[in-house]
Amino acid sequence: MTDVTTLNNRFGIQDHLSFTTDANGMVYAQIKNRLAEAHIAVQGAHLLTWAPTGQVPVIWLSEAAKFAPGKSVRGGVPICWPWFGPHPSQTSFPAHGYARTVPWEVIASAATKEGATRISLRLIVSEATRAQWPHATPVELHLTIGNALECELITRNQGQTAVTVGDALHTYFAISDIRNVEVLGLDGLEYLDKVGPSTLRKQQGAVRFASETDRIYLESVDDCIIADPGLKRRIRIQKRGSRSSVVWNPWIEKANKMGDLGDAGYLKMVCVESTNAAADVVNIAPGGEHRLWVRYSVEQ
Ligand code: TA6
Repeated sequence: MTDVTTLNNRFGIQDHLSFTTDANGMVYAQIKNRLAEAHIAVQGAHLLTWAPTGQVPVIWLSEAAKFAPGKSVRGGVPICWPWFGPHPSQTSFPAHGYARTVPWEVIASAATKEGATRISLRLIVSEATRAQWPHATPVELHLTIGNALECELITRNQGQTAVTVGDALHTYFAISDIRNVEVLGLDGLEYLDKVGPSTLRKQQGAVRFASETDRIYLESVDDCIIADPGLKRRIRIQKRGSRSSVVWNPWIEKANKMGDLGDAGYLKMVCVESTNAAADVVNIAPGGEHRLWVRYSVEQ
């Protein structure tokens, strides 16, 4: 892991970007420009918080989140890669892949002419990652942090055979109260209801929440919107490179079992994830690439 001094010398940008570390040796990028603030854990290329100037945070981070090498962090934008959900055959492999718990490296940074901050990271391949994924598929995350947040996950296939990848930007959004928000943009779509035995259902109108909700929406290509009257805002979720979306809230019982969601934390978050999941996994030909792109913005 590169030390913080080297990172600041190579990638730090005055009035935009600096790097710090904690007692556990975790390294963080701190971004503060005139448009927004954000924090990123270099491990997992995990954006933890984002707040446009003048807004309360848009990306939610659990008050009980744990930060330790090799551990996933509850909240932010966890990267699920190179599979989504349980591994198709290896029960001992971590759910949602290993990308969010292994070291990444910073590869670029820049200030845009609009005043946003760009930072790019690449997953560090190791014996441990090859043991779970023997394919030559470098993966990068490119972030643009301004009054909108753009995230692009790029997977390239440098191998000789086609590779199937599942991935997701498993984003936790900060809301006033899960009981009062709606998720728009999914009306009429079929979805796999993962609460209980996986069941195919059809969405009627807006998605509302009154119990554990865990759904993979199929053929979901339009913008989603989180309508939050309590915070008098709408969060727009635009995406490319994904035809499936996941909506998740653990509700009370599952939240209490998780141990890192905080007291009543489930009330203050909703996951709307832009994914390549279920039948929407992507097959990347040799020499090809896949880009999963999202843009989050706030509308009054
Ligand atoms: O995306 C929804 C989901 O697959 C849920 O089933 C739940 O497991 C959630 O992800 C969180 O998973 P994690 O491994 O981060 O605890």
